[in-house]
Amino acid sequence: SPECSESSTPELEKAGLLNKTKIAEGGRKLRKNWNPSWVVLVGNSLVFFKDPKSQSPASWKPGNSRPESSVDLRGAKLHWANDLSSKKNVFRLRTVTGNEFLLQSETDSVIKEWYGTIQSVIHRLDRD
Ligand code: I3P
Repeated sequence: SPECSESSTPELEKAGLLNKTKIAEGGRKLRKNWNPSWVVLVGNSLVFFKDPKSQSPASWKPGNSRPESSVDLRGAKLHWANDLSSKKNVFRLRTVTGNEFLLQSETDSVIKEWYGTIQSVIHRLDRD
């Protein structure tokens, strides 16, 4: 219910593997460095973890799953951005602080679902 939303545990919306590169930090352009990332959409945040598959089995323990970084979706902008990459199925996420990420999947349905889910969270936060 609306009156409980402040104090309740943030809702896990979605999780999965995407290709990710950060292209700007505080509005300053960065060199692309694409890597697989385990992406979790929880509450108002998109949280990035290192791809467990890219790590040795020994390094992948529950206690080791500290996020690499996290993005506040409030005020963020989402756009399809196939003009920003030679890869297909790319969108760009820009935060209010001027951090920009490209996210990509080889699978059309996967990237469409992520786009729709992130956009709905951004729109919900716009209305708050
Ligand atoms: C970049 C690398 C990226 C590519 C980028 C290249 O080269 O090949 O994968 O982005 O293209 O500059 P480098 O490894 O030497 O930094 P895409 O895969 O998204 O096309 P760009 O400069 O046109 O963005």
